[in-house]
Amino acid sequence: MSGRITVTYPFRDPLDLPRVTILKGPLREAARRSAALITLLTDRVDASVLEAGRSTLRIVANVAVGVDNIDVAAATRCGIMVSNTPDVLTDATADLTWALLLAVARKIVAGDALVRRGGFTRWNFDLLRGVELRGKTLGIIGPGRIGRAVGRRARGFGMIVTYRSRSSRDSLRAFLEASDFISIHCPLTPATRHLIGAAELIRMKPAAILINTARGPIVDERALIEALRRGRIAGAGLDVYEREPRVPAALKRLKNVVLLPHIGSATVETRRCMLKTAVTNVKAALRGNRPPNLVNPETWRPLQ
Ligand code: 8YV
Repeated sequence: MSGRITVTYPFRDPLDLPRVTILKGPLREAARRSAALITLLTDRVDASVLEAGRSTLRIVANVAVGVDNIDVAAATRCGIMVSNTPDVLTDATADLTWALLLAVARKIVAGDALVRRGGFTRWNFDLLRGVELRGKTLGIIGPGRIGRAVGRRARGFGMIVTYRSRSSRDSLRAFLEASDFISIHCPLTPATRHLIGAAELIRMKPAAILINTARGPIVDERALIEALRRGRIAGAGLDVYEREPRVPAALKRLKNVVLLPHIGSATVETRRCMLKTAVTNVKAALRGNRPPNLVNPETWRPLQ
């Protein structure tokens, strides 16, 4: 295994790799001088970075399952491999989706705030009434690994689960009309950007709750704020935003939303496994083997 490996973040866990450099300065310069880059979703690996690495860089190993921060087409053009970290974060992300769903349905955050500000002065029969899950329909957009893990958990709550891939917008609207809870689990691509906009939100039940732990731009945030403000849907649980880390003030003012700072896969165990997966991909690439989580298989060729 030869060549410099650059990581864009000073990871806490040991990396088990030789010659690791922590990024200082522009990513483009690192790409020019490295055989491998280990990146995060906050690193924009665009065509200019990849062009700069054309003669040195063999792999960009993203420590995430989503690769929307990387111009994969440009990487393929430059013959640079891209890898991700699927599977290891499925359960953590599905669990967090449920934490959000339950928090919105049962007003957990409002209850906690009320107790802390001394508002629990006597028991009240009508206090913080939420909605029941049993018998309700959970519509899952994106029947991939995470979507199906969310669906499996729904069985324990006695919910009816339906799945939708990102097919035609017309059939998506019919699906939305029938769902009490909608949870998004598709990747962000040009086809899924603003998949949920004003026209889709209007089709949802007024009692519907929308959960997004996938990527912010899949939902038109402005339309969502409007729908929540006007009571067109009942609530939302969000872990992701259109322009992270910016969260619109209008969204923060709303009482019927629960907001998290993109922590879907943030468990000690999963973070370790994500890093280990990225390292495995880098090692394979630099040894001339095929990385197990190669996103653009067209680029793979054994080292001469
Ligand atoms: C990560 C994620 O927290 O894997 C993804 O696509 O969004 C999250 O699991 C994040 O990407 C870390 O870089």
